[in-house]
Amino acid sequence: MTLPYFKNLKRRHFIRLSLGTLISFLGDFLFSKVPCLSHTQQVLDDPNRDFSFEGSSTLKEGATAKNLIYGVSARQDHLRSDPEFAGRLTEEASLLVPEWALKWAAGDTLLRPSPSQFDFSAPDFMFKFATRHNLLVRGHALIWHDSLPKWFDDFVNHKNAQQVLEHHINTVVGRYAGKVHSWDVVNEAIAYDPRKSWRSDGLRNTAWLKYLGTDYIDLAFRTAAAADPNALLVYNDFGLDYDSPLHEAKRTATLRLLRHLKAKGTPIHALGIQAHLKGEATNFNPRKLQRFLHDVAELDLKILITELDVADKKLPAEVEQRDRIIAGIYEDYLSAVLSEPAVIAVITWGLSDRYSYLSEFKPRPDGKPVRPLPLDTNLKPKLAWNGIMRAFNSIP
Ligand code: 9MR
Repeated sequence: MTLPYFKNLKRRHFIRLSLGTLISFLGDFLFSKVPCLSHTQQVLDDPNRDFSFEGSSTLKEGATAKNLIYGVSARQDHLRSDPEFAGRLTEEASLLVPEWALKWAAGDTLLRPSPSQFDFSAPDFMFKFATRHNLLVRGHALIWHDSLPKWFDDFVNHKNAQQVLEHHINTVVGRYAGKVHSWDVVNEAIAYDPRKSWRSDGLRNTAWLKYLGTDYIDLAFRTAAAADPNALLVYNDFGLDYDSPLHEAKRTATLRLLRHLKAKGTPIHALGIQAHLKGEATNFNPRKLQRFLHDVAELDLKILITELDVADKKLPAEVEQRDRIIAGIYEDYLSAVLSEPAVIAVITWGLSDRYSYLSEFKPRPDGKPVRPLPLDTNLKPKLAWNGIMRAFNSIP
């Protein structure tokens, strides 16, 4: 354990923590439905931790001062209906990731209504918004096993898979060529748990793999490179952050895939690390993560933190304590990551707690609103915002 709080714990603290844990779990069991990991809270929460900082007044400025890009993801419906939110986004960020608009299908948005059709109304709106406000755009995501339209499974087969992949990438990447900072060309191609994969390379069992074999990844990158020679082409995945056998296996499989692609001459330029962090996790090891980042950088690849947020589902209800823990995680994680010079961008998965996918995907059992992002629901900076800013400022 390398978290600073943990290092300083003495034996008697452990005894107190274990007793505290027992009492807390008994309490939870008897009186409440809320899982309350009190030992974790004590490890992660330092009521005296200093989150002050000096300098920039927006995350965009703080990042730019260190030659970094700070960006956020957002849904087109939120930008359309909430000008106050849209305004804050343009103040804080210099890059926008459409959270839905460039997926084949997400929410009620269908980029691919049928095998022969494209509906560009949502992404066109996002690109117009970005141009008007001088924002870079990241394209997310071209080839993914998720967020596919209903017709996909019935329509795609061995015979047409290559044509479907090329047609999609040529049409979408071609339409926005020259306007995209980076594309997530392939998303989440490695199994959730590569140790349990039926393949030695740990690749996820997707329709693309089934019909096209391992080379679908190379094909996707080559097609994207031809359609937009200026975009940075990214492989994006999750589960790379912690000191656990699961994440270690994911890092190993990822490095293996990246090495394989580089050896083949695939036009891949960067790794995207999603970094959906967990508020209650105590197994973050900066040195292990930095080692991994270094190994990636040695392949002549850039690194982007692409979907950063901190889930608070298992954190205490009390807002001040919850915010402190979350802010500490933002600062510790980013300080570790940003010591690697190959990291060029930090993107949070949303900007304000007003709109986080976690409200739906990981709601709190006590029903209280989640607080995983830099701004609160009133669009005011929280301690998490300070934590990010402090990490930016700590870059030499
Ligand atoms: O935040 C996104 C949510 O609104 C969508 O319903 C979901 C399915 O398209 O995708 C969420 O974003 C995911 C991202 O595209 C890829 N990495 C994991 C993200 C959270 O699930």
